Amino acid sequence: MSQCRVCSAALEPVIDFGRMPIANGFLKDPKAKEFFYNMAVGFCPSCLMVQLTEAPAPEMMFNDSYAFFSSTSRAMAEHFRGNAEEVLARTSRSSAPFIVELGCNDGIMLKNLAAKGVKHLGIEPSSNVARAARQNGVNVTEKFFNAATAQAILKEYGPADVICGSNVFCHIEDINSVFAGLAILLKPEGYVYFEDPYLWDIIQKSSFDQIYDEHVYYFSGLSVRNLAARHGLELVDMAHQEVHGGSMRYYLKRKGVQAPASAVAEWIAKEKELKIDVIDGYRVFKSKVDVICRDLKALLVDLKAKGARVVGYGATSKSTTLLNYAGIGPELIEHISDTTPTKIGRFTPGMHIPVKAYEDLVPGGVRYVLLLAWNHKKEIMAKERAFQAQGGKFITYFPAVVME
Ligand code: DWN
Ligand code: ZN
Repeated sequence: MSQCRVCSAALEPVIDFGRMPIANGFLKDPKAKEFFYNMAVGFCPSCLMVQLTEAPAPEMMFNDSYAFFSSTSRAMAEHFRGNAEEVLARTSRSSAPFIVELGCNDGIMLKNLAAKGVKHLGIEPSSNVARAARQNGVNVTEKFFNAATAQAILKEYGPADVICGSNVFCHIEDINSVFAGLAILLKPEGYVYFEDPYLWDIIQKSSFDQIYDEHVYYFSGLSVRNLAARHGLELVDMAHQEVHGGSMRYYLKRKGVQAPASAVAEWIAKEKELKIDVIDGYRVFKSKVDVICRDLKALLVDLKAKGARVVGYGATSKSTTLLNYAGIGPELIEHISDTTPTKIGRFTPGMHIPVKAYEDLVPGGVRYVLLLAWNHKKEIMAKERAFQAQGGKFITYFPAVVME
């Protein structure tokens, strides 16, 4: 029985996916030896945190060949420009605010502040994406954020008005150390915001592909409120985001600085309605996941039997879970198209489907595209109108398998 990383209580099992490879571990050589771990999720009945029971070492995932560059989506670039504007608006009354971003990736958010001469610091352990951030004019330090890093930043730069992270907090296994660091580095009146895939959306849509090695935690208002309280912080607001298949932005302040906005109680009520505060709320999740995998594989097998050719769109981290758990390989998906140079020419983790450049998306005769980057559906559908106009079909699978 594994223990909760936040409060040490014994975890209750939610779902076990069995052996999984590193989600972003795209292979140059499909015959190369791959690392596998057991991917399972547990629920803490005490602090209500949902989490992986076993997580590979961070260096296995975030290193000089980290495959994901945030700026591959135009919609996301726009989303993060909006985040930067919000930070500027909220700090407009502080003189010379200092903004710290954890996991700044290629600088998709901070470059907007850097361009305006705002004092900032990006903390990014993956050196290849950190390099890209520097090229975007961002001040970056290549580190993992924790209490010790926070002390060092405090000494060198002073306290922060805003500390933020998007799709980062849920990646950090030692989350208590991150929160201890926030408490060290934050100004008395400063605020923290972070956004991550929202547990409520995952359960609601059965979007189990959000579960993979990099996502150690699946946050909710309930679990974040408990976690913050352990470190003298308070959850003061929540704002739902459409990005990444349904995310939640959490706002924290030092305890007692600001009364929580009504959104906190409202979202927590919705979470309780979905029963994500009790193990019973997770009982039907696994059966729904298995139905999706069964239906998707059956559809692909059927298309193959009819001689149809199918390609994938977007070699996402999420698709590593979907493809490996459902058992979908190159015999069903010819290749996956992706715009990321570090993925093109490689093979997907575990299932070894070739990743090809965007130009090869729909070679003659391909009428079916499995939309693995389903979270970017709006942007992709808008771009690919011609494919649909010519009779092409996209296959999506949350909350159920459909062709459109
Ligand atoms: O949390 C995380 C999120 C934010 O990003 C990380 N752990 C890793 C990563 O997850 P992901 O790989 O599932 O993210 P995306 O944004 O769903 O990946 C989209 C993929 O699709 C990228 O490889 C780029 C590609 N793509 C494309 O080829 N054409 C994306 C779009 C929008 C396109 O038009
Ligand atoms: Zn716990």
